[in-house]
Amino acid sequence: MPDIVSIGEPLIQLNAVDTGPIRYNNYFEKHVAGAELNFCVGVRRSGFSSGLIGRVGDDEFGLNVMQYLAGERVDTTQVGIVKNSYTAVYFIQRGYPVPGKSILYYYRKDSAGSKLCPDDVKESYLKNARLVHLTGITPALSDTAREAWLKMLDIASKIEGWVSLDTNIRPVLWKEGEAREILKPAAEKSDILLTDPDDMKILYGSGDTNELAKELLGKGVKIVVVKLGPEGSIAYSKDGIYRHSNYQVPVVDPVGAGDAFASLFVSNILKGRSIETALEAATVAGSLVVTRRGDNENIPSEEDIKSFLSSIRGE
Ligand code: KDG
Repeated sequence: MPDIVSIGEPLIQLNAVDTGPIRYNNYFEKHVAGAELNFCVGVRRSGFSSGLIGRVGDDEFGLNVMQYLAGERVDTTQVGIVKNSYTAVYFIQRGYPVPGKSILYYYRKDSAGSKLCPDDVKESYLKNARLVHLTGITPALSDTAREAWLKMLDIASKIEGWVSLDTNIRPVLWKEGEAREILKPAAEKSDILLTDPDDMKILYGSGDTNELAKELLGKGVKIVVVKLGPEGSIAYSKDGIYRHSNYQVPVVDPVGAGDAFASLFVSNILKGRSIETALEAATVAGSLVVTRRGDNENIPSEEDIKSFLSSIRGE
């Protein structure tokens, strides 16, 4: 069984080759993506075995996802292929109207991925996991996907391994107030919580990271990491507060940076490294991912992180 398991919807990303309003773009580059899939690829690059629980359609894109995951050596035994259903896609508009930012347009309603259900989550697959990773995207996909996600959280909370949660709130996928109702209790059950000030506002009505982190640590969360976008990141544990600023890199598409960051942060912590080291590796991963289209191709290996850091330090 894999060291690290996640649950979520694999998607095909169609990323505009040029910047600007999508209606003027004629060329799109295809990538295999999805926040939890990106995470599974990231922790693999870091040396852990990983597995994804999810569903794809019995279409060309579904085959594309399965082949890609196999190529990345992410376990696909728990990825179901749904007959007469389709694999979700989304388009990315880059650099417009805000340069350096991207906008996502989903085509995923009633997709195969949203048909996830509790039977897809098997205790036997999770019981020896060293870490179960959840995001706030999967419970927003459908009622049955939410039940599956809650079952996964319940099993993960009982096993020895850790639980990480990346709040990852996609407001277009949620009904008013529901994200808060589902994700707030889940955050308190996690060992590592990854979030950002926008999500904190939705969940807690406030973006005061210091206060909220203190409250969450008091409730048993071991590490709270807040991704601050261009301002870097900050992590809180009972031993202290740690900050890391971003590296200056050319931004082609910021989508996927958070997943790369999460995967390297978590894998470094699982390796017993310090929070400072984990933040550094995570920041390198996030920085490299934004320099190209596609979410996970540029997630670095340990060797690549060392090369990046040596070059930054002028060694
Ligand atoms: O974090 C990157 C993801 O947002 C992207 O791959 C698409 O999973 C996705 C989603 O649901 O937004």
